[in-house]
Amino acid sequence: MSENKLKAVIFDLDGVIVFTDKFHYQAWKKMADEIGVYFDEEINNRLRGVGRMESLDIILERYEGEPLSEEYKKILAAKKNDMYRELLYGMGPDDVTAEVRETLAELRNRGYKLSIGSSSKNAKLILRQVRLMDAFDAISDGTNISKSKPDPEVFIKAAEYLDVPCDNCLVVEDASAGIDAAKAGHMYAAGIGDAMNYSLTDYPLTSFKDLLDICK
Ligand code: B16
Ligand code: MG
Repeated sequence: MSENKLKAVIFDLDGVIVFTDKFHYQAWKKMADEIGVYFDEEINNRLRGVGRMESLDIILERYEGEPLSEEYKKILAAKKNDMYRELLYGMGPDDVTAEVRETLAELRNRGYKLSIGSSSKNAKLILRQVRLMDAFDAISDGTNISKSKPDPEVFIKAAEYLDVPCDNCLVVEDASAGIDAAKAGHMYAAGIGDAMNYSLTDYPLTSFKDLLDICK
């Protein structure tokens, strides 16, 4: 493809801009211990990019008791979220690298529109904590979608908010579910971390600043 087709960049949040995996792990682990279900870091890795209730269903695959009602599952998810938010309040500007801040600023300087495209309902809280609200022209997150990744809804909404056609957008993701979502939305996909070697990734990124070689 010709790179000058790109007009906007849509960033996944967790695993791309910030790393809150460890907080998700701590909060889910506490909840899992309370109901006596086995949970480890390997299972936690499967939750990356996956919505909250879908994450709970993955954790409950190991649950051996009587089936849980939807109402009780919502209580468990809310408890986990309360513990997770407590941990998020401990985040600050130092939780975002200078490389990320400088790359975002330079992309804007080059005329690209920037959006968040995150499954998280806590995205705005995280962005406020790390002082990055002003770095983006739009935020599409778990509060404005009804289907989570790999459905493309969160990215399509981001493109709408930016008023840029989907095929002029580049999505930056760390999870294969997010790359699938980008491709389903007819967008280009850059993969960082685990998503770097995923078969559908168009642009593998060894480092966040590699975006500046793609978005010239
Ligand atoms: P919340 P992303 C995702 O964020 C996380 O990777 C995933 O682990 C989490 O379950 C999901 O958000 C929902 O988060 O419980 O805060 O609404 O990677 O899409 O930015
Ligand atoms: Mg992610």
